[in-house]
Amino acid sequence: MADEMIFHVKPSFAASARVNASRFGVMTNHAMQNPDPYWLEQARRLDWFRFPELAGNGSFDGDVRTSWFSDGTLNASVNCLDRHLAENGGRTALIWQGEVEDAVRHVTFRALHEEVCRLANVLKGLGVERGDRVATYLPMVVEGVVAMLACARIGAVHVVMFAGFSASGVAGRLRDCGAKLLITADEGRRGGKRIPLKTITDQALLELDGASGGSPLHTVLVVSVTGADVPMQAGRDHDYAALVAAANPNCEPEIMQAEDPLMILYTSGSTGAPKGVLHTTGGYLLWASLTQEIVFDHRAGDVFWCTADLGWVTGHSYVVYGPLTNGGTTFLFEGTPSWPEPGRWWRLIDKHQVNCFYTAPTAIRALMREAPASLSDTSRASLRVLGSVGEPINAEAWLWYSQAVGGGRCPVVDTWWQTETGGIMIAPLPGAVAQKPGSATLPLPGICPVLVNDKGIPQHGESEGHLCIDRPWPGQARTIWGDHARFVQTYFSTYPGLYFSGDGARRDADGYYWITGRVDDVINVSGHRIGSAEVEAAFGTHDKVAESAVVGIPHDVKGQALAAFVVLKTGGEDADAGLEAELARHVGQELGRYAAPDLVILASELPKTRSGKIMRRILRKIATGEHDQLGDVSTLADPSVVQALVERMKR
Ligand code: 6R9
Repeated sequence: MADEMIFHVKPSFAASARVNASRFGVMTNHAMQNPDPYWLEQARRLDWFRFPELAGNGSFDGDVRTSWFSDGTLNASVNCLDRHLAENGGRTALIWQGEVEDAVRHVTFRALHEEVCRLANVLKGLGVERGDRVATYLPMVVEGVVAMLACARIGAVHVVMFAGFSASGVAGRLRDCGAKLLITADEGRRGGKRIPLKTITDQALLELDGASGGSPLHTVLVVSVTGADVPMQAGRDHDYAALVAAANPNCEPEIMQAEDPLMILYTSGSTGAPKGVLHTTGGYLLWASLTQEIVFDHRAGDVFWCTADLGWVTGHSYVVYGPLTNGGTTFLFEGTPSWPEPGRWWRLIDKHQVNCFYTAPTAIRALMREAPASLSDTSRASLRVLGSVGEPINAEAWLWYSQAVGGGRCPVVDTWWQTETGGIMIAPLPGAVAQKPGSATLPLPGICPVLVNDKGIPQHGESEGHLCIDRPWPGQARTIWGDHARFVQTYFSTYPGLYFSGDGARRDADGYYWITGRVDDVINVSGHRIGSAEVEAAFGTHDKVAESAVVGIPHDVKGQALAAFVVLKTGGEDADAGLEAELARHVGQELGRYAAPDLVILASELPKTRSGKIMRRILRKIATGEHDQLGDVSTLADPSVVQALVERMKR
């Protein structure tokens, strides 16, 4: 039984750990009993222009207006860069490894500071002001980090977009956040191929202009990544490198209120278009910094490799803000895990002497399939801590990660959190908490998970339910950009007074949490959150589609895959050969390849309740072939629809 398997903290690890079991107990009690003094003590880890006297304010009731450290002032870029200059300016802040083996850059804190200041001055010169939104659409290059910190320096709000998004995806996000300026690249590299980012950008901007009749976006900076010759629109597009080289290398940081916005990050929910989750400066930065240090047992100078793309929250908190505030060396890899060969990641760990490695179960499972051959000729001896994030990790993958990759020496921290939580919420502190494979274990000090049953009643002791959080914490999202009502509705209306995560979980007799996955219509494919509504909307833009329903089905490597039931306007199931593949491609073009369904099933009708609600539970069973376990179909308007679909699947 996975439940019974337990990996105790090694005394040798605990002896020098940042947080050992007794300290963990003290922190947890202090945070529960005296929250304000506890959080103000934690706030001392940051550099403030004015240290706050106020800790948390507000609750999860009513209008949910929460604030943290609201009388304090600081700047996030100062905390990532300037604070290290006097003593460690020559230390490597960032190692960039290109897809090409010999393409490597070591950037010191001093050099990163200078480049950030130059870009900050460029942005100011182009009319970007405090509070303005600046978007990026970049591959994994140094400029992606520089752009985030340059925004923070001048008080602009960064909106980082994943380079896998389509033109429509980019246009939608730019429209929603009202960005004035966009930073992109000529092309990105991915697994030996090129992604034409500037071309996609041009399409996105055409769409944006067409739709809104003029958007505030007036400037595009283009980073030359591959050196491709790309069309530049006079007056709008500028060469990034030329402007940065000519700019002043000194830029005074803006003095920001703790509650000034730092970033907007789009994420998928169960309904509607992706929402712009807004994080503010002080609380978010504190949470990224504190969690990175205590969960990964981080030391200044450690080489920290979080494999997430900068376009996801994990990239924000654990490629940029966590490691850099803590004086770590963050490692940025341009390439994909198994290109040009499956052992690439393990060789890079040896080459760059990585101390902490943080990735997603989907990657672990994919790499496990290539082992043991891919691990040979690598020692991974520099590793001290291994981390997992993004989806539940199965015990088999956990054990392989711990034993084969970590050689049994490294604690594995399975970290549960979300875009909305800003940073890690439930995870074993490696010097304090014994690990059980597959469990995210215990909440961090100050975090109060609650499991709520169907009727909204909080459960105690061993139990299962919907995972909610009681009590505000500094790193939580403050609102959804431009739609506070949606924020309150999405997270705080299901169980009044509690933040509802959208996940289900079980708590065992030791109080350990086991995340069971989403309980809403969000599907987690390879650790990427995809809303079924978004994919259905994308199908809807195809001229042959009348209606669709998208569900998640189990997948060995990706965790979940998308299965789509599509009803054609002609109503017929026997459409042209290859239409299923064409429909999947269409969704890929609309949203980005990561969201293209694995399975498209043409249907003449969808199973619906009498009130017209699609019964996804039944579709999930049909897609996975569990035809004999469809459960109660009596509430369906027309139960024969189900039989027709089952027949269809058998063909
Ligand atoms: C950080 C991140 C959040 C969703 C979350 C949950 C799933 C994340 C997990 C996990 C089980 C873990 N999730 N970590 N499930 N165990 N350790 O991934 O943010 O992209 O917003 O996704 O990911 O379902 O609700 P985000």
